[in-house]
Amino acid sequence: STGYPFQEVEAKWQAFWEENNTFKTPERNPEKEKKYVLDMFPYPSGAGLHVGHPEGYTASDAMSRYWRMKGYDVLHPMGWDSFGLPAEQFAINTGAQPAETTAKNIANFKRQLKMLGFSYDWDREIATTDVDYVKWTQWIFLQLYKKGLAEQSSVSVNWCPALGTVLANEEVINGLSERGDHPVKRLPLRQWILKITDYADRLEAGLDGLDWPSGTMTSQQQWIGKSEGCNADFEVDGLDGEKITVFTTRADTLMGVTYVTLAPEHPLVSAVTTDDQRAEVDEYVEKTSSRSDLDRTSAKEKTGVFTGGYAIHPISGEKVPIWVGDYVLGSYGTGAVMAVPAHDDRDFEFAQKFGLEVKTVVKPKKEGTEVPEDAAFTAPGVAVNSGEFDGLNTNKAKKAITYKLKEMGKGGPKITYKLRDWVFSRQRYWGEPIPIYFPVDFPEGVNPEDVDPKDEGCEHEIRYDQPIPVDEADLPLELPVMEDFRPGDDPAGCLARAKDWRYFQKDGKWFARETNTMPQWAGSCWYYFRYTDPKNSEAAFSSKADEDWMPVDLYIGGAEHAVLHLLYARFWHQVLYDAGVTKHPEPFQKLVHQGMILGTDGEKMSKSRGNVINPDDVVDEQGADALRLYEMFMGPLEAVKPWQTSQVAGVSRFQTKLYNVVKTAAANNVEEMSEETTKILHKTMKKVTEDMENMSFNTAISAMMVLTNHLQSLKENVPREAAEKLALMVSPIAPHLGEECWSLLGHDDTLAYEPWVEYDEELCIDTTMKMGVQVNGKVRGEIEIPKDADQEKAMEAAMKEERVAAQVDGKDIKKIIFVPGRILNIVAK
Ligand code: ANZ
Repeated sequence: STGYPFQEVEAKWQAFWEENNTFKTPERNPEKEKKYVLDMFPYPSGAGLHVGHPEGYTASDAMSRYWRMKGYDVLHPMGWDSFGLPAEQFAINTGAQPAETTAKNIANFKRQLKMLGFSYDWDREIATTDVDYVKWTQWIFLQLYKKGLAEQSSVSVNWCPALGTVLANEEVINGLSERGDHPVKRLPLRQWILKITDYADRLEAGLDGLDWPSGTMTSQQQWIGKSEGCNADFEVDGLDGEKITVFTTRADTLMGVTYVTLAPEHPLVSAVTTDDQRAEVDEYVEKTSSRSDLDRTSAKEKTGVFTGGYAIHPISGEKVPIWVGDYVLGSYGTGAVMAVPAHDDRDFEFAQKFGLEVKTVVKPKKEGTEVPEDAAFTAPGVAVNSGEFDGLNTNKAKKAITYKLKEMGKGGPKITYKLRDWVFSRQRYWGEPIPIYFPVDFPEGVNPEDVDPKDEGCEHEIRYDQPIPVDEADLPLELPVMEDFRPGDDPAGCLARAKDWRYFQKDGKWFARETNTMPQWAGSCWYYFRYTDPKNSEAAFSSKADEDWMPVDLYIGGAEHAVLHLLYARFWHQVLYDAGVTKHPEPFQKLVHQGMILGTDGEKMSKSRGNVINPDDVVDEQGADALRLYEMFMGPLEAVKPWQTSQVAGVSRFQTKLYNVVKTAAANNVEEMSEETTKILHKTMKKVTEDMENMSFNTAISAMMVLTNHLQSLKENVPREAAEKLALMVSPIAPHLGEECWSLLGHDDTLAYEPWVEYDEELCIDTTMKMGVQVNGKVRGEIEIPKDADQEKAMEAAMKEERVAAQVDGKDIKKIIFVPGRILNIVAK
């Protein structure tokens, strides 16, 4: 046997595919079905590809190649998520312009992806930073704006001084930025927000019918946080017409309310506070204003203060004290709760601390069990001390009390969501400019013709309350080139320093552009659409392209995007659906997350641990197919698994063996195939086909290894047909090897569009079976016999088994128990 010249072979086939445009996306053939196979596109970071990238990319490539061979029209594109903090930080660190470093990083990523032989249609390559692309991202923003889904708001935001930007709630973990672990403060700032909450219900409902990992579905559901309950109105004693509305999921406990708690930012706090209590309340509100929601909800000790005011219970008419406490969040529900310390843990703690009344209104269903004294009883039960509702079980009481409130005009059923609106502006340079501008006002008597707001000291006011959308015909609005684009402490963002860009005159009037940019998520919200029609200059994509290719049939990427990217993208998609731009209600039909590849030490790969495997090195030493085969062989695609360099050598040997087996077949041209080989071949074709359908690549490779070993055992008599099928089967995962083998067997075109192998079910049926053999009740061996073998045949085979024969040797066989198809037991004394 000879070595496999992977370097030559891989270079040759990559050149062939490129020259022949092998993977150009076909014009859709209405007679055929289509598959749109999408990878989560990478951030072209300065570090280049790591071995985690090729895992998902090989899986999607294998499926694309498999589906082409199965006769589908396939769209399999690639591009770059090239805006955003990492790209900008890299430019800052290297003292270059982001546009330059981004271009360089893209070139390097592209070289690496090409070196791995992925069957992308590179004519459809896009980068989110391309002006052609930015134009349409801005266009979509304008559609959101025109529908009232993008608006300005002074919101308490997560301001990260170290990064010089505002972060989305999703980007803050335990009070630190998701990227870089920098401290994050809460501040009120003018921001652009996207009203994703308007779509909460749709985003929840749309999950139904998607073929997604259940964990990801659950994460999205929890993030949306649909909560079904009831609103109840408490009038404020002494304040005519003012009422505190609370949201509760336990309307059944209404008769157990002993106080009401407002969030410190609730608009009625000041009005309900008495003069006696004002100083204390003001101090408390001030002190809690800088705490994040997470701090507030996870605090060990409850804090709060009495306002001096009272609320009137909507049913009993009793007066209950109004407190302020920061365990109540201003941004959830109505920012106020009816406190039921007997049945809610947080209310119980709060009541214990401040000596407030506890009133039991739910008892356990089981006779004789009492509610605990030292804790809240939170389980369902039966209503007590609740007047007309006594005796109702929790569910019935919820309904009855909710209905009663509704009847009284003091509340009723209510659905609340945890989802918050999406803070969409960033103060950084490397993002899409938001296509909005504002009029500029000057002091009374100043003629705008005579002044220039760019001048130092020129007094003027930007009228943020009068936003004007950029004319669609004027898109794209490009970023200005800036020498110094580092973030600063001006919350208007670093673009505020690009004065020539920011201020402009039209019809004798001055205007100022919005200086916030879009977050990195913007570009990844719709890139899958653009791939369907990447060069369109009239529209983001045509309706024909949408009809031809959408939705994405298979989307592969990391589980870290379970909530953020996948929720934002679904939101934009649903907005575009409502606008009639797409006919498909959801973008990603099937979603698969590849499992993380860990270092050999079982730890996450990282520079600081020094356990990073560089795909360039692996390809240099073993070849692209070896890397592809290995990453698919490591284990199930979704599993987390450690890198094992020795196993790369193992698949590399398989590769060489397969190559030599095919070479032998090509040289000897053996037509004949034994019954045994025929059966093994058909069983392998069946197994590999089923495994490809299930994306179970590791077991497909195992099956091909078994077949290859069998063919190798035939020495010079490798049947040509078996070699051909093997070349076809291996090609989705190891395409260079597949092509080379195909060509060795005398074909002079690519196998990329050869029909996938077909097997004969009849030939896959096992006619023999394995059976355990016991001697005196202990298993001593295993025999392989025809399924319909009788006792005599089974005994004959058993006596050929050394260990069985040894146990019986010199003894008398007293009894043979033979259960056909199950077991052979020999009793010997
Ligand atoms: C009275 C009550 C009695 C409650 C009881 C629970 C148990 P989810 O499921 O998360 O929606 N709540 C409402 N708004 C709040 C806010 N802004 N900040 C903090 N807590 C708030 O939870 C809804 C429950 O959380 C509501 O039901 C309310 O407390 C509280 F035995 O009302 B409950």
